[in-house]
Amino acid sequence: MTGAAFPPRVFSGIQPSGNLHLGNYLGALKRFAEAQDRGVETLYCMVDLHAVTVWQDPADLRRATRELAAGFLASGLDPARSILFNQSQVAEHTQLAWVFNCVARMGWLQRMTQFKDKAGKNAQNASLGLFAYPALMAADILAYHATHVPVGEDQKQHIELTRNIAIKFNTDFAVDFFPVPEPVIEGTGTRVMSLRDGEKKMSKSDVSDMSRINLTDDADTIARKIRRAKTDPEPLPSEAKGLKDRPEARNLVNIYAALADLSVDAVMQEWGGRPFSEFKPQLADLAVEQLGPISAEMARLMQDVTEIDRILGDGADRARAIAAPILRRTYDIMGMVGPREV
Ligand code: AQP
Repeated sequence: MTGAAFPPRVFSGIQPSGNLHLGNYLGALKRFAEAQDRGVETLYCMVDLHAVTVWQDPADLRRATRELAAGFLASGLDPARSILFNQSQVAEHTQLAWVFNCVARMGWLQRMTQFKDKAGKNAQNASLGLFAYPALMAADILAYHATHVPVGEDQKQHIELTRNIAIKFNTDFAVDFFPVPEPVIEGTGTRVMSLRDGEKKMSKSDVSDMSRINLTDDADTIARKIRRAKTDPEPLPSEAKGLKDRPEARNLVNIYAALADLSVDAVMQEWGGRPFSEFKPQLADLAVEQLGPISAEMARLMQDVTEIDRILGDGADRARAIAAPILRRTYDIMGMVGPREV
């Protein structure tokens, strides 16, 4: 049960919880477009049902969903080559999630560090949905028999849980029905850290806007955030190992490497021994050069939300055409009585 028999299919998602940032771009969006451009079948989803595991204002959610769709399109996702859709429009996600709620074990979910981080000290007051989040994520992926999931480093544990759910389902019912998907966590942009704290990941929900570069930030804001990014007083080291105990310096170098498509070693060769006062303006230029066209295109697309909704509606129809027979077959394997078309 290795998934080897399944044709390659890529699935990933992003929560429309606002403040789409550089980490989401480098860790996810940019790599989503690369997978599409390699010609693999790709499905990408605005995971609004995940977003509502914590409170979302309805008007904000509506806007953030469309803005995220604009972010996908502006980052190079082509709705003719990738299936782009909104999770809540494809009911099979929640239907399969219920099945996986019954496959996953309480102990597995209790080990999820994201739940612990997001629930904080008051876990008893967290929503049941926040706890069950990884089972829904497994359903997102396995409803399409996806084999590869490009994500940032922070999602590794959830993909591991998806793999365990697929294996347990296959074992419990003595089938080789679900593939065991592979996380695709590659490159220097898979863990972009906060600009204020090199030990904390850049995140949509950080209260400090200075901690992240939003995809909607203008050139001046990007330059100001990079100029004020926390660093140490030392010049840049000439080898990557010199970054080991310097989290803020490491983060800026990683961002530079990811934006410039260079290795960290190549960046060190160019910048070793030089001060941050020289490095930061170059980094800012690079970020503005790459993000400027994306933010301009997002703003343009947001002027026609009817077109965004049309793209998402079309994507949902195409997604459902794949997920519906997989769900029916899942029910059939489990002994649920219903129409058998597959
Ligand atoms: N800092 C990051 N560096 C690299 N990749 C990242 N991703 C998120 N943050 C970073 C990747 O972006 C994709 C979408 O993430 P998500 O919105 O579904 O959830 P998240 O990981 O919880 O993102 P945030 O920004 O941290 O949101 P909040 O603050 O709401 O929790 C995923 O592939 C993720 O790995």
